[in-house]
Amino acid sequence: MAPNFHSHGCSYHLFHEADSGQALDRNVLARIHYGTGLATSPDPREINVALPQTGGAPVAEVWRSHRPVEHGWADGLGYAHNGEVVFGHVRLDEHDLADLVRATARAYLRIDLLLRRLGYPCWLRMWNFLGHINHGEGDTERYRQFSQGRHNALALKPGFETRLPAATAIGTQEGGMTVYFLAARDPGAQVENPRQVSAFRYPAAYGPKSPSFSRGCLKHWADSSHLFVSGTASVVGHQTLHPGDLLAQLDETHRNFEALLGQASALEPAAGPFSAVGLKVYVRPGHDSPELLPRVRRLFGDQVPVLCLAGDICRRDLLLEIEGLFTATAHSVSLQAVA
Ligand code: 3EB
Repeated sequence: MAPNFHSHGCSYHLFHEADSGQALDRNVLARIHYGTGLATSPDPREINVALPQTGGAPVAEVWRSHRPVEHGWADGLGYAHNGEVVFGHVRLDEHDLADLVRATARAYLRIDLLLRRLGYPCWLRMWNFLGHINHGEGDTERYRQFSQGRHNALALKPGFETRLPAATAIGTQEGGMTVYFLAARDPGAQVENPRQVSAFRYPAAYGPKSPSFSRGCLKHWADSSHLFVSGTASVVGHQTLHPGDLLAQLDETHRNFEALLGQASALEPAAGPFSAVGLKVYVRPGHDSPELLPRVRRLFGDQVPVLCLAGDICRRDLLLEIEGLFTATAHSVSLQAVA
């Protein structure tokens, strides 16, 4: 389905699960399966996320490399790398999460150690899936504890608020935590959204430590760029707009995408326009609507591959969150190709 071709970095694809029974070829960085009751694999590139897919035949998300990867397990983390990027993941079972703040901080420190050992110290994109993310009241809510642990780990890096990765944080019905991530040898550029207070500057009303992520991360490869757009919701300033109204939240989320893309384009005047490579739409279980997907397609374009997942959003009044991957080709490269 709608592959995008890059000769550098990595590329993103969706394949029907029915076609993905066979072993992974040498150029696969990671294959992510979404669903419940999934079988685990000894291949460190196979990742499971306990979120049901809604609508359509199930697909797997595949990240590919232009050249063969090296892969393995280290300290319980699965990884694959190609000289430019590393894709990896870690899984914690529920019994490891008794002290969620510490467990999260330790998981993030293990990731950081792996990335530095492999030589890919630059975090680009984090995906966090946490069971029962809205359980607990006030600052004991699991999302807030997760945020606190993540902050405790990332704040150890000098100047960390200028080098934060893009992120997604979504709740699963099964317990435990799965984190998967993409990092590089060389840094991307952090992009913030002019319509939104940066998440790392949220006031304490949202938790004792603000969420450590950027709204987007712009990464240049030799012949193209990727814009990794964080999970984006109906948040303007720092407040939730349209609580309880799924479709109004979608429209507001789309306005946030437009603003972020505008910001990234301003940072990247040499690049062509960004085009969407893929979107993931997360809807709180029980709040899906048949009107949603047609409206997503009308707003974002009907060609873009969309993966729809049922998952809890980290703020209780949010029903929807959308993340995206966009790409732009550098003008100078296309001119050289013509010459
Ligand atoms: C928001 O804008 C919505 O804690 O990693 C979106 C994406 C959200 C990532 C995270 C949280 C996270 O605040 C929530």
